[in-house]
Amino acid sequence: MDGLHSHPRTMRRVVMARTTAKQTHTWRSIVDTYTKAERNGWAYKTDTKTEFLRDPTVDATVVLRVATALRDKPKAESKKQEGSWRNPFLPYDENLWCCDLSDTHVLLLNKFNVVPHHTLVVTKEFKSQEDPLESTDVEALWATLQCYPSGALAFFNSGPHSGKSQPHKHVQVIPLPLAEGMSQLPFQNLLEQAWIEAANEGEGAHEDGVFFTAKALPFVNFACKLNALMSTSQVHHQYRALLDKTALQVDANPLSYNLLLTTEWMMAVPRRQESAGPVSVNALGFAGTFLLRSEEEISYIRNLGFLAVLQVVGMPWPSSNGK
Ligand code: B4P
Repeated sequence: MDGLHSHPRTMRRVVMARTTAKQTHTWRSIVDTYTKAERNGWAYKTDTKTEFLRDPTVDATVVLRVATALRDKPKAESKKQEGSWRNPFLPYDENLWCCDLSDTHVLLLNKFNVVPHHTLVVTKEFKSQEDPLESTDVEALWATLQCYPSGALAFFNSGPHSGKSQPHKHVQVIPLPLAEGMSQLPFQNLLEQAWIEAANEGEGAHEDGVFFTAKALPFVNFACKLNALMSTSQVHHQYRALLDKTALQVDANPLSYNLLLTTEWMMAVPRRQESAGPVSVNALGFAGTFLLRSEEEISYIRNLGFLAVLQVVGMPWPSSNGK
């Protein structure tokens, strides 16, 4: 997200929201809960080594997090089949509670984190992960996104092929940058270029709210610009428009898609598969970061390339032949 502000071709104004007391309180609650959870073994941090993988065709470098220890963590689906599954968010583990975000949502620390301060915006009552985000969901996640002092990325995995494992509605939030020293998200320049082109083609100047698609990426995506001063209802309205576009691409019910957003843009990606070979991909793949659990997975993504992996689990543009 920093990239949109620092890129020399960027013509948009810098829109910064002031940090409010509520945001400061939310951030402190995340840090305190994380510190206590780490100290007491209430959450599990997966040690990873960070590697980078570049694709010169799109001039993008993604972040590989190699986490071999995750091999032993049972996936929720297999636990469900074994009959031992229970909803981890109802009731939630009180040690992981950061704060109440509203009457309808709590903020929980992710129990199985790869990066520190990874949180989950969770509905207090059971709602399905396959239901669209409501304005109360957007209100809670928009407030959470804005409390991270260095910026954050929210993501939502919805539908059977989206990489989700828990059926109770939750949006996840991780801090930025994705890796130390990274000044912007891996596909940031591609998104920005697509936005500038879309804005130039349309009547409006470079206004937030212009919809665009990054055609340089080989998977179907729909995006729009946001800014930190937008209201919840504006963001929700933009989300519904992206969801409608996404639904037109997928002949399946329930719809599988990933949603990614920062305070500066939002992108929806329709999904057709959960994995490419041994590599399972959730929304973070489309943000340009992959969690890899074995040498087999590392070899697979290095040999095939991350764009091909994303095209397999996403959907190719109609004109391409990457079926
Ligand atoms: P889902 O949407 O259902 O699934 P997911 O993100 O793919 O996570 P999954 O659980 O399948 O984990 P995975 O091995 O792929 O989200 C469920 C969320 O609830 C997860 O964040 C899970 O950890 C969390 N959770 C489960 N039980 C909980 C409990 N009792 N209390 C609180 N939270 C609970 O990946 C493992 C983790 O690494 C995930 O958190 C994932 O988001 C994260 N990750 C994956 N790729 C990453 C990357 N490149 N960089 C940083 N983190 C990454």
